Amino acid sequence: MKYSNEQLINMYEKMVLSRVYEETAIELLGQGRIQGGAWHLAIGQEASQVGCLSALGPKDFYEPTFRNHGLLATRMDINKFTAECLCKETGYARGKSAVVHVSCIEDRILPINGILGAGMPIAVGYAVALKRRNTDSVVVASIGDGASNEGNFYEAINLAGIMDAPIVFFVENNGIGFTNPISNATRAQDLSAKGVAVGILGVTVDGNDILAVREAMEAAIEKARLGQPSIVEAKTVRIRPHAEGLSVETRDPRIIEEAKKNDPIKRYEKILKDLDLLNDDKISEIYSKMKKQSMDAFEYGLASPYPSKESICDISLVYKTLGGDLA
Ligand SMILES: Cc1ncc(C[n+]2csc(CCOP(=O)(O)OP(=O)(O)O)c2C)c(N)n1
Ligand SMILES: [Mg+2]
Repeated sequence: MKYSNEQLINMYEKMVLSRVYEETAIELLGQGRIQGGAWHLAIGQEASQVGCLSALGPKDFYEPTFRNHGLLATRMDINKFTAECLCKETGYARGKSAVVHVSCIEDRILPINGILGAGMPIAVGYAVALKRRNTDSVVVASIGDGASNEGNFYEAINLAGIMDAPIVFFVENNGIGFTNPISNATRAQDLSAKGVAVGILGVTVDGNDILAVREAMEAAIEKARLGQPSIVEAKTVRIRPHAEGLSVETRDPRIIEEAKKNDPIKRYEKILKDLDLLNDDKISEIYSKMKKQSMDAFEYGLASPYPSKESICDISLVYKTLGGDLA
């Protein structure tokens, strides 16, 4: 095994935290304690997301999508992150970024862009800036299958190619954009093949296999450090509708049933059990720990005050979190 026991368990804990955090959000939405609308959950996509983020080195930057709540809760300060999602004064940008725009340059999390695809050329800009400053940091820019059909994505991969930008485009293909199945959006079978058109490399992996995703991302990041941008596509399925409280499920129920059978957490659990790194007691212990962390974070956010009038007008912190200085 390429990874240490600690790394293997750490990935498992992050997958569980991501899942439990998002399940806690569903629970609180159901109780009316938090608001719906912008909670785009990634339940079912944890192998893809944790596999991707865990491949980054300590100096690398990640540009998330709006479907990264659980993932960001594993990476950022979970209390501050949750407070920001709930638009509270104690959040990363004092409640102004809210759930769709949260970012923090100190945590090396670049801003999420609510306009699909629009973050891609900006991510290339960050990558080129890092290169010009002679750092060996890489940007990993995450995007969905639907958004990868936006013109911005094609311009960004082309620009990255000609500028030898240290960037990896992580295309998370869950087979649907809002309620539009991928078959209505593109004839491409493998989205990584889009790189061929602009002369950059691309690889497609099983997005429900965390180790496959991590290995593919590590290889791509290594190449990006040498100025070779590429695309990694992870194929997965989301188990929840597009966004909680915003859209109803339009897919054939069999797709969801199949996805549940191919649950990435269960798949990884089996690998760890076979390696004697996990047993049922340890699993329950990890789930309880993550539930407590998640619940405490939401309680912290809920108990925090909304921004004052003065604070709402002070946008300095918002720009600070955007990363005016990447050093
Ligand atoms: C330019 C633009 N068009 C439409 C939307 C509305 N919208 C938000 S998410 C989404 C679906 C995105 O699908 P995909 O990129 O596959 O990501 P996923 O939701 O599957 O994670 C749409 C259409 C938007 N935010 N920006
Ligand atoms: Mg999608």
